[in-house]
Amino acid sequence: MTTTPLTWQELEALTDFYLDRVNGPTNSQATLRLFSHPESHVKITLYRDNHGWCPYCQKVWLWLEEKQVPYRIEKVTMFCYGDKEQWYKDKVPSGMLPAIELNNRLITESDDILRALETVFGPLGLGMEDPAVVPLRRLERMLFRAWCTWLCYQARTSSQEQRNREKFTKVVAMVEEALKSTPGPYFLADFSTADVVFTPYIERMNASLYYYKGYSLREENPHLAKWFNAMESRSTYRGTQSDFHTHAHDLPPQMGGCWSNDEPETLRNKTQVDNGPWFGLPDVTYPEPETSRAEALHRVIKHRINIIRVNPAHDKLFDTALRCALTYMITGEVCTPPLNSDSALRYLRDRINVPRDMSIYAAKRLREALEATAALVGDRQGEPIPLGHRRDQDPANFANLI
Ligand SMILES: N[C@@H](CCC(=O)N[C@@H](CS)C(=O)NCC(=O)O)C(=O)O
Repeated sequence: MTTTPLTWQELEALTDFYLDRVNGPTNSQATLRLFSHPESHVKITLYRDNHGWCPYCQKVWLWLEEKQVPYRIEKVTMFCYGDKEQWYKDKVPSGMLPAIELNNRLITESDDILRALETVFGPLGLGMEDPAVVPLRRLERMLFRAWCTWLCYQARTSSQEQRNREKFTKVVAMVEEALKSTPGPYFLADFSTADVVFTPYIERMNASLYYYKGYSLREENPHLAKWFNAMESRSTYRGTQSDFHTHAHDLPPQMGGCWSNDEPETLRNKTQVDNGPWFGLPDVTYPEPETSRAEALHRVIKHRINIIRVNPAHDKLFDTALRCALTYMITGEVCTPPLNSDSALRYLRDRINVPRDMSIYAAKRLREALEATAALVGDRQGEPIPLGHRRDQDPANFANLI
């Protein structure tokens, strides 16, 4: 016996999720952050990508959130998922992100941006040019290069693959040493710019190496594990944090390809990231907030018209199927969707984007409900996620919604 799907009105009555985007915790949906200052105090505009995929944008975003400097956010399309806005190309002809306007001066290059911000607002702990931070910034670039070599170039032989892995893990050992040498979990005695600089790519390494190489950065390195846990204790980081599924599929077009070693552990990890269960993956370890289901429901209700419109299935069929999945997610009652809606439900399951759409646990709850509901009527997958671009995620399709 299964229940009938709730109406949109009934579903709406079951979520009271509210987020103060402007003065509340770090979130991806805000276009203005005041931290309780008056709007007249805003001197900065941050230009960052719509989807929160750009690692250099995350660096500046995190810095501003940590310093609680009031700022405005303008979101821009990355080449891989849509057409770059002309107004942005007029401002920054290369179209590169991030950029900021600080007291009407345009600054690009994330390191230059942080230096300029430090000059006006003071450093975050120790600053970019501090003698303790400079070698750590160099180590971050070393780690980045070793990661690219392993992930983004196809090894011609298994011994080449092994050498690339060893080259990477050798730099990881240096990172472990650096973390071990401090009294706490961070790169220096206290949280600082150095942690902000490491964050975007360590997060992407953790996701991509798990998925493409069967290597769990967070689980295999105790000091990095402590660092991740400490970062996750900060609401600033939690607000910018993405998950394994999002990164595994946003990186290939950005990096020009990610090469799987197709080892048994890799294939196992890949299956779990793509098909679940999503709980238990080492992309997050802080406890799930009580609001995760309500948040997921709230976000889907808000964007339901476009979510249904962009889905390859017939609108009416998918509307009912989606309400079945949401009914199950929020009430726990099994709700059988219409026949032939399995691939449509999985199409959406594969396109939930963290943190653009919702936080990490909300996304896990929604994916889980979509998969469980789809499985009631079939095992067909959605259209495959493209590798060379992500035009399936073009924000123009969602442009008329706030
Ligand atoms: N060195 C630059 C690198 C910035 C960069 O590579 N940005 C990429 C995104 S991660 C970009 O804007 N690419 C253009 C696009 O994808 O639209 C910085 O540190 O800011």
